[in-house]
Amino acid sequence: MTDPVHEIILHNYPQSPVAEKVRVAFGIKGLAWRSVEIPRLAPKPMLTKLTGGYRRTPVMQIGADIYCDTQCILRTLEQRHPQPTFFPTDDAGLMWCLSRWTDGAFFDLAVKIVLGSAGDALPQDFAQDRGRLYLGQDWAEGLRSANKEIPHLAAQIRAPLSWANRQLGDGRGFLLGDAPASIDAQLFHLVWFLRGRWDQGPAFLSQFTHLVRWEAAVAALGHGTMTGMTAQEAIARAAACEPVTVSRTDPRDPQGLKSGMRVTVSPDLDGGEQPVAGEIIVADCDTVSVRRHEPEVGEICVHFPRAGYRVDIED
Ligand SMILES: N[C@@H](CCC(=O)N[C@@H](CS)C(=O)NCC(=O)O)C(=O)O
Repeated sequence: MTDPVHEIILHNYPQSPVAEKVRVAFGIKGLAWRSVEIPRLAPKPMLTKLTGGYRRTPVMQIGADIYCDTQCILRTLEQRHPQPTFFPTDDAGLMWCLSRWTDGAFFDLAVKIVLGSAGDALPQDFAQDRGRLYLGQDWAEGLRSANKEIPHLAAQIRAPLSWANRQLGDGRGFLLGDAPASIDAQLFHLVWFLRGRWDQGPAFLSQFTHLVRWEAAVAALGHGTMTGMTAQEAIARAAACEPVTVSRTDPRDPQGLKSGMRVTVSPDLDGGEQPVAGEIIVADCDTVSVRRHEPEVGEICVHFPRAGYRVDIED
């Protein structure tokens, strides 16, 4: 049995495609993990007690260390559980670059297709929440125009899916060869989302025969070994542990971030999200981590990727 201090806890909900990326990553590494089911809509008071305000899905917790965003989660899993690796070829750098696109432009297109094609069938509260999060202040107009533009959006997503299909055309099991890699999870979750939530998804995807075979191979990797946990138990776990992160900063940090500086961190997007406040404990190319104190829980370290997140220094 895993020592509770090292146990991986994922705060997620079953329908979340971004959480599916991490669940597949658990499958690649064959990891045991605990699942805390969180609400699909904000507010999420039990989650934000741990994160300090970050409300997106998923969030990973190990003791009193809280990892926000799948970029940060995958990096941490690779550090803590290096075998089998997420990078079975010598292309880790290139794969991280590519993942900025799967998580960025590709994800945005998939969201517009799924939300836009649902039109008036989307429950109002869900449309408002996700519209504001993904499409900005003018989200209602954004949803209307996505609804009218589905053929154009489908053409945009068809090109990269055809490239992935071609990559798999030599009969290889996974995108980089015979061994699954993080890029498989990073592409798979988008295909899973399009298949499951876009009414035209299954028909659209059927043109990519190699991709369809690959989808079955990725699904067969499974999700590792999951057991449930309540949000109360997860909070009690954080309260019983101390953060294990050791401070490190970089003399060439472009923002001059140093240990102990008070900052706020938030996604570098117009999603109307609450910034997370704390004191810098880690600031390097890949990661920004802040230490914060939460009544009832104590000291918590909250980690974010540096790429895609904005750090503001408090006066
Ligand atoms: N860049 C983030 C994106 C996370 C994201 O947008 N997740 C969606 C769920 S699929 C979300 O948070 N939706 C709103 C919510 O769950 O409250 C990551 O890689 O973790």
